[in-house]
Amino acid sequence: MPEDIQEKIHNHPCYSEGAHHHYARIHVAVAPACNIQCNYCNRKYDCSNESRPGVTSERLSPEESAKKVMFVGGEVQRLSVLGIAGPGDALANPEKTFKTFELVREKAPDLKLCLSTNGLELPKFVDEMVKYDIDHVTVTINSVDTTGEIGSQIYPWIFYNNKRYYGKEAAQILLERQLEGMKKCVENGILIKANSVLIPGINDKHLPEVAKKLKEIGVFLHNIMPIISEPEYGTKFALDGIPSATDQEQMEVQEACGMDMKLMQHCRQCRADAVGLIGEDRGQEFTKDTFANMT
Ligand code: CLF
Ligand code: SF4
Repeated sequence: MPEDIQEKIHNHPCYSEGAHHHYARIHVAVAPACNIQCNYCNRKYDCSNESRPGVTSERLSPEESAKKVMFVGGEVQRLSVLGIAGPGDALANPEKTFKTFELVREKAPDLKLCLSTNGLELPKFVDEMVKYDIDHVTVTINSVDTTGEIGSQIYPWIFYNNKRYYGKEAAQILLERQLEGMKKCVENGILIKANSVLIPGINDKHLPEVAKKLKEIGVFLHNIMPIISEPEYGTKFALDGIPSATDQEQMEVQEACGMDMKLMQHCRQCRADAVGLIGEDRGQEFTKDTFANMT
């Protein structure tokens, strides 16, 4: 692996499997709004693209977020990454997201910055990301079907350029923007991790196509996440009740995708306010009261 990439991933617990036992990450829940609707999402809870759905994180302002990061940095060993992963979409809340990065960058220049997005606004913000030295971006991409047929079963609408688009047209625009944004990131040396939510009966057979496309673009890592369907999760959204893939099905899809892409195997679908090592969530220890007195 080239040295510059090695340097970027060696202490990033999501991008490097070897790092995830040793380095911690913090998420700050600074991005409440979203610009698309996924049929597996319930807006009352965290974004299920990256964060575990069905839980609500304590919302923070950029200033509170920066305080929290500095406070947690003193409490949690080897904190190496700040990620913004919801509870909505990081790039649907650009002022809040980039203000947080700016404040943290000033105080903790060594912390790696990371964000997660559905990709709709990605092309617009790549230059801004370069400015803040953001080397790690996760894009959730569930289909590369250019007809919009598969995507329209996953996304009922998107909100783009002040207009709401529906159905296949919405899915097509989203896909174009995701591909354009990811290419632009790769050209700028940003390491892309792609998340795909495995939705049985909808995109399970299609995910190997997604993996092929990701490889072609130069995406670094592919993370195939099971759809989490829990009865208490509500009945509002169209994919509610679709059972997650069985372990066997998940393995088969991973094997097929792994032909083309390096796969992430250690994701734990963290909350939008997760703190600590992956799989060890200390987010609840650090409520607003704990860092209120930080200056
Ligand atoms: Fe957070 Fe995501 Fe950055 Fe990691 S999480 S924004 S890349 S710092 Fe990691 Fe958590 Fe899986 Fe995400 S284990 S949900 S992959
Ligand atoms: Fe929900 Fe995330 Fe999809 Fe937005 S991108 S609709 S917050 S799952």
